[in-house]
Amino acid sequence: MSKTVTFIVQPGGSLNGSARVPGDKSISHRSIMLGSLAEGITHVKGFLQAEDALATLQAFRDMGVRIEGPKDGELTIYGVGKHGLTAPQKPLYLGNSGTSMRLLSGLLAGQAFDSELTGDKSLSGRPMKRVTEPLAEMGAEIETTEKGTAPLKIKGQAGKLKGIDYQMPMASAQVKSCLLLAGMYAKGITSVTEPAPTRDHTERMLSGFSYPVEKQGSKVSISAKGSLTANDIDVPSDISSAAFFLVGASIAPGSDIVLRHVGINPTRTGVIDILRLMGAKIEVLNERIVGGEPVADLHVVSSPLTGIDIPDALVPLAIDEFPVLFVAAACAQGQTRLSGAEELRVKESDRIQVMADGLQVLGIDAEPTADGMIIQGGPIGAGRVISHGDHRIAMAFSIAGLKASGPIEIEDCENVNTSFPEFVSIATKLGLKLISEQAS
Ligand code: SPQ
Repeated sequence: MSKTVTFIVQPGGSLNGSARVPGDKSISHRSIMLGSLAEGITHVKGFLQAEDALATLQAFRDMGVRIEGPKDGELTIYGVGKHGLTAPQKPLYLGNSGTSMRLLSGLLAGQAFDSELTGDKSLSGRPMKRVTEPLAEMGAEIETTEKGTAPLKIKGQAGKLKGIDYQMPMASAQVKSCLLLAGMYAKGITSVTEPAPTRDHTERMLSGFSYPVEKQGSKVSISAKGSLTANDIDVPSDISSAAFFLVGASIAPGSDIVLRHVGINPTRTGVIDILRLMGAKIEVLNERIVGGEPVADLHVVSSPLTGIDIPDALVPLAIDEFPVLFVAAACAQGQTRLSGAEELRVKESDRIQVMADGLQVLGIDAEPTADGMIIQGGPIGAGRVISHGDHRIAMAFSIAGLKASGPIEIEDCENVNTSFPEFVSIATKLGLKLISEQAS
């Protein structure tokens, strides 16, 4: 029987000290995928040992790739080359991980074998047509449920895919990456144009593995002409995990923290820009490039926040950080308004509705809109909120405890293990009064 986990956070306190949060989830997934398809041996350090990235790792083991580790974030991948994957014996189970499913659908569409991708309840409710439709234009054969959801039954079309020139209707790094991976197996050129910049880890890592990718403005192009050469990867800490403490230290008076070795790829730093617009004091120190990705130490001291209208251009650059940014908005003076973020409704949960519901329980005036939220800052009360199995919601409400008038209980927190298993230990070390209770 599966365990249910409840977080209980006692009110008040501040965050102090320094911490290194675990490896970037997006980069960890991609390190397994490209390391597996490379010729030669790839060593990875800083790999995120959490359920989502481990689901990707298991999928590649199931397709015949030898992978040693992970041990203390280190992995050795014995690449099988672009055409070396073998048919999995059973459906590939991808748990809660949208990135695994969407990127794999592109990669598997052009293989010489059939495959099936499955996931948990949340993943099985998330939209997959955004990948299966453009893949079908390329000649892929993928069956979904009537609703366009998983399981995905993929008929391998080796040698039959053709490149397309795709204008992506939404800003999605997963759709872009899916099509680039399919494009590695397609005749001609596959191009994807994005309506706004999204995380570019796939493009960067392909280049790091010496695979030709061309970028012209908002258009990225790839073809089947190329092979991947093994390349060691040093995964930076995940700015999406650091974000909880960027907000926590900003809202809790007396806080002063340093988060070490955080990835600050400009397609991911919207959270820093938004918090600074609200008045946060965040210093970016020791900027350096590690394995093709910019990395820095982030120094944050508490500072009063003011509500803002979040600029549209920053939305895709902070897309996973909105649950905790809503908490920052609840603690700010005045009104914060977010729009243009309808994508939040199709994440691990409907992050607009679920956050609005929880904030209202805590006494905050939070009005959900079709594509965002309007939040009036005010005192945070106590109460019991539900995370709906969404890791980022669970961690966001834990941070709200720093400013609450009484305890906050958060139900359904087991999925924090999908992206940040060390959350409770790092948060408590920094000063959050958080405990985790398990019941079967
Ligand atoms: O992998 P998953 O479940 O989709 O994870 C999330 C998250 O909050 O951890 C989204 F719910 O991150 C996505 C992100 O929102 C990871 C990602 C990637 O690695 O390419 C891209 C973003 O998704 P999208 O739909 O905007 O492409």
